[in-house]
Amino acid sequence: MDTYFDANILTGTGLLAPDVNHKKIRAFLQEQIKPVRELMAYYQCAMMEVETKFKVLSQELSLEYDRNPIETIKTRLKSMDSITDKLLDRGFSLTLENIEQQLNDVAGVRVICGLPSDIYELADAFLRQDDVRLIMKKDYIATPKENGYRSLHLIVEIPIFLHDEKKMMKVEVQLRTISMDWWASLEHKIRYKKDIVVEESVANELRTCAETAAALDMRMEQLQKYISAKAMAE
Ligand code: 0O2
Repeated sequence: MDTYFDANILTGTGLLAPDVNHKKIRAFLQEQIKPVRELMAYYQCAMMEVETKFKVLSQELSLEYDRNPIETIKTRLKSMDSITDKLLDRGFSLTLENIEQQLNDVAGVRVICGLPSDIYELADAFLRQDDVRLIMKKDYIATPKENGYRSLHLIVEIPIFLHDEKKMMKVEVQLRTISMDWWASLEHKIRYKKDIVVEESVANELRTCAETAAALDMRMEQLQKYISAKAMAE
């Protein structure tokens, strides 16, 4: 956090005078970053709310189907460095208003499912909840990105209840299968966001890996359907 404050911020406050003790400087800086800390805490709460909602759904659906549709839930709060980069790249200055209005993914929840159908079932159940407001849906499973990336993205707004107010916060939910997550995690490490141009053959190879993973997902889904139909019949 300290990196966002250079000594110039102290000019004019009198805090640069040699006789000012460290406690005063620290108190001043704490005061400056308090609103940012507060906002990040609100995002953290919203992220926890969404995580809990998926945990509840997982519990309920696993009782119904005798199989847990969720493998893992991961949460992440965007770092201040990433927030700053994203805002500046898009031509916005770093203000609290811009963080809230221009960024959809400060709070992120990633739900890793077993099968592709689990993704849509969970997303529908989540979006049916009356305190969840869908702002944007990006279905990169129905329409994968050019590089092969697949996931269902939901930008939602949910309320968090503070001691004296209700605040609506945005959360990005990414739903993927294990194989989509495996591909995206590796691609993220290998290539995503690296300012390098790779040969077309390399890009094609990455896309082919994504397609192979998607084909395996479909085969596993068919196997699961066949076996559960057989179990029902017996
Ligand atoms: P990071 O490092 O994962 O946080 P929007 O959020 O709607 O204003 P944006 O960010 O272009 O606009 O949305 P998009 O394309 O839906 O991407 C959001 C997030 O999805 C990314 O966040 C990644 O986490 C993931 N993602 C999207 N495309 C790719 C991809 O091609 N490969 C991989 N591995 N992940 C992808 P960030 O902030 O870009 O990155």
